[in-house]
Amino acid sequence: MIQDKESFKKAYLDTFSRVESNPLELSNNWEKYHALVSLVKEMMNSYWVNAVKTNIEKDQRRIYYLSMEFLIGKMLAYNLMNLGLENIVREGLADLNINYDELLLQEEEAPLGNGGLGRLAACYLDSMAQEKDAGYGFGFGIRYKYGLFTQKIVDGCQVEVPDPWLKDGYVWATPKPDRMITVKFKGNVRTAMDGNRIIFIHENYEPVLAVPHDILFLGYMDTSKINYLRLYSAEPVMQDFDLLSFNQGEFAKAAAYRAEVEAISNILYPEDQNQAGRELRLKQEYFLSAASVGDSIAYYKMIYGSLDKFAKRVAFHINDTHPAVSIPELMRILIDEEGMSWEEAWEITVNVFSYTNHTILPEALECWPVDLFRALLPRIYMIIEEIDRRYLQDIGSRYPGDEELLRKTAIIADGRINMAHLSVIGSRSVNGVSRIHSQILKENIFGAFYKITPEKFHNITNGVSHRRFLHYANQPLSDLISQAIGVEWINQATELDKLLAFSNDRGFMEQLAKAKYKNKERLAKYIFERQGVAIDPSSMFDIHVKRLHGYKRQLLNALKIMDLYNAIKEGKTIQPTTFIFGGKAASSYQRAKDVIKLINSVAQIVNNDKQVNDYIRVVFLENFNVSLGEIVYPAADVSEQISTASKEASGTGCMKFMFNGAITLGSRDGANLEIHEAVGDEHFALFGLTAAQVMELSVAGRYNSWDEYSSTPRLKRVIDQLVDGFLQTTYDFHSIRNGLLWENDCFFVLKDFMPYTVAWEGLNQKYADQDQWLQSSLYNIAKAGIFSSDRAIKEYHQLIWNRKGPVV
Ligand code: F58
Repeated sequence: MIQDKESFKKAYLDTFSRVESNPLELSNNWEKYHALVSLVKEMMNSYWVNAVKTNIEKDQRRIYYLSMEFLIGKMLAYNLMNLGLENIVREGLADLNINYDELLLQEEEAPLGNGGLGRLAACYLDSMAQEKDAGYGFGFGIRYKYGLFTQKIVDGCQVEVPDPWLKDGYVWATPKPDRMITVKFKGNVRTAMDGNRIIFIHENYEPVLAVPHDILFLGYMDTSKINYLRLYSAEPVMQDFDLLSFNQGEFAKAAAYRAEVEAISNILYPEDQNQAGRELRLKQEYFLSAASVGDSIAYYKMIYGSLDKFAKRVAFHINDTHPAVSIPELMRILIDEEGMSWEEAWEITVNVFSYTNHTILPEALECWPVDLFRALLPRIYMIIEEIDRRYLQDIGSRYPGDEELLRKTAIIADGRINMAHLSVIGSRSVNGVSRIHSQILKENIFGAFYKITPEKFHNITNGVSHRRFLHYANQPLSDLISQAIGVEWINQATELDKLLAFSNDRGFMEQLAKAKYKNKERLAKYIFERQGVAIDPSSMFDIHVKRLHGYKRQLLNALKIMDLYNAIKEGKTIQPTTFIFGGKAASSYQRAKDVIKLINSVAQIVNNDKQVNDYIRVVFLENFNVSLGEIVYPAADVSEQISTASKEASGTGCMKFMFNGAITLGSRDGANLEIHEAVGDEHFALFGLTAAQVMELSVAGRYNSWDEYSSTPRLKRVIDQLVDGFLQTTYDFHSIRNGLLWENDCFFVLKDFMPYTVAWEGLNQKYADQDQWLQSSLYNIAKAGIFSSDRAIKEYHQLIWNRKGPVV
């Protein structure tokens, strides 16, 4: 047990001599880091062992949160914070002449996700540990050898570079080879009789081993709050294939087999909001699903001896449709391996699965070609066909003659398997991730399902870990809050509401301003050191960080800055502002990459023009990721959340900014609407089309972007400036201009341009009155509590996982 500096030093030196092969004096920072992580892991492991016992004794439900992505961020300082040991460790190491901050730099961030969906899964792991009394939640995912690429900006353009995050091994993960699962691909299915029962025999398949690597996660200051993320890597089965070929001298064949297997966990698909539909992706999805479901069954039988009451004690949650094949996989195990009847197996399956939808963008909705699917997963395909057949039969008899309903909800149609339909039919609950998104699901893409099974549909608005994004990332503000209202807010975020009592306390408000300034200085220093651009921490920091995508409308922001530049050149004065962007574009998404180049070109013009420099500067941050987010969110004055209404299912960056006291400049979309509702008009800049208007205008013939262009001279000017030499580059921005005009501006950038610009100007003027600004900032922090992922996880437990229902 580590209680103080001395006991820490002793434990650290002990661990060091056990796990390192150099004496401390001769060791490098990596070895020192490695020893520290080993010590922390060992402690966490002992907490975990106790937690397992409690879990079994209390007969608590186990929730398997299946996700193709987990963006967990760095672990060392965060774990030490959760253990309450950070100061002890810092000081103890200093006594040993070791600089704690330098050790922190040794850690690689695991880049196992694209954006919002992956980070949400990590926030939920954090909150599932915290809320463990309602049930134990675990993450199941893939240990990609190459996660998301590192982004370099070269000559203003994005260049993707592989991120070898595993090069030194990833110390937080512990391999658990004893818990590996064999996953079977391809081959054929033969039927046979077993007594009077037909059985299905999958033969000539290609086996792949799913080897788990576990990472423990902690809740706050309570060692019983602990769970894990299990990440699988794909490995070949030596005996079955490799060795045989090897013995026969077929080295090339053996090597090819190995490469094909390892490819499964080699790369994370970097396509944000786009399903490429490639075989490898489906392989990854089944690999994760089969490993997770297989593991849950093996564990359950080990603890309880049989599958009795499985649905009472187990829940599977699928994070979007990517792990949806786990539904037929559970059916397969229950029927083919456990000998259950179809009916028994189905009763269990629809009671344990729940599904969250994260998007209504058509290109992100998964549909697999039947041929590809059947060849890769022959038995799973048969089961899906049978689920579909029985479903259509049931609905056909309940709604006779309603062909439309069958057509709208079938799983297999036009030679493709609709994974969202499989997910809805195979789950007991379907939820959207903000109020408006859940409404759209019911009215729109799942309207037909809502008609048949309204009780399945829920909303659970997303949440973020306020412990990571406020308490850990923003120490100046966290300290100030705790001095004012005590520390309970760290466990219970709605306590932040108590801050409102300090709105007239001058001393407190001054400290609030100072905390923000400190965070802005930290970001300014980072930008200067990395990118050589000097920015002024007393200017208004207006920040737009997220994946680059048409619907997220970074282009709208860039056009606004060009417009502002024009106005300042003509004599307009404003509150000095620094515009900060960050985010990655999918490597194949050329339009999004054009926008990165545009932002950097605008930055060049603006930052090198002395006439406007007193007023505006523009920075594009290279390689935005979780760790950089932790520096960026605390430094923001304005949070840019300007997606086209109806397109951003929820958004979670908006919540991270809010916890840190930024004021949102937001469109009428996703969680923006709920933030606006929480803080009111005075403390939020809302603008633009509603979701209903966007849907209405999307009907062919109802919107003509040329009208906006010709009727708004300011707008016409910036659009022409894209291609008239103003940007002083040979890069061709015609494609962006064509998108806005000839392709009729499908994200309504032109339509929302003026309302957006006006809303921005309002905020900028408000910034001149710092007292008023700070009031809004405080109000946002105080009202942010409901956007904690603790709240979201409580709702998942209450509404979905802890449901009462038939016990099977
Ligand atoms: C995001 N989806 C939503 N998908 O866009 C965002 O509004 C929401 O807040 C967030 O989920 C959490 O609910 C998202 O990030 C992906 O990145 C997928 C990756 C795999 C391919 C399909 C998109």
